[in-house]
Amino acid sequence: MDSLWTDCDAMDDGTSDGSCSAPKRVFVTKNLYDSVNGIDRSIGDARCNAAVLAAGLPGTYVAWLSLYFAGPPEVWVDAADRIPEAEYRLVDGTLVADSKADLLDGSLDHAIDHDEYGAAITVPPSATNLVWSATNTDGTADWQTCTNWTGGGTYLGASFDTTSGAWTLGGAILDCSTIDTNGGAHLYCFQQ
Ligand SMILES: [Ca+2]
Repeated sequence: MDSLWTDCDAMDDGTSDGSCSAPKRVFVTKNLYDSVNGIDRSIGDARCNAAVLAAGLPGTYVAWLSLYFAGPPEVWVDAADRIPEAEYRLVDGTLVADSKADLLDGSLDHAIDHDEYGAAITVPPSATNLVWSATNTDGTADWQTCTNWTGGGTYLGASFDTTSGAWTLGGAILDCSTIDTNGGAHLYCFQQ
């Protein structure tokens, strides 16, 4: 399976001509975190990279988090713009999406339900299937971002245990402080 992650661009025809690129890893964190992921989402990114370091995974990761900040000035950041064009796979190699477009078409090839160790998360012991996201199925930002990821406010729930668009936005309006009090939610982490 190791060869799966190597640079197929050089392997397929001996030259790095952009004809092929290695897949990127995506996982849902084993741990739960509160809604304070940072207005620039740097706290969320740091949480992903701490998980990656602990698990011994290669690469740098970003948290799947969008932002709407009422301002002024008003700021929108789409999670889709934070990840590269790539084929995405779970840590164990299971295909999630052939491309960014496939990731964002409302249906995953496989749920992002394995953590940074490659283990399936079950509920319990994770206690919740909720994931911080604030991102629409097409990868754009929703306006409810737990008060700009500073805590409190609301967001539309996302669940890791589905291949439907609810993996990133589920529809139910949830109170972020209540989730924090109950132990928090997971993060999706995407390799850069
Ligand atoms: Ca798809």
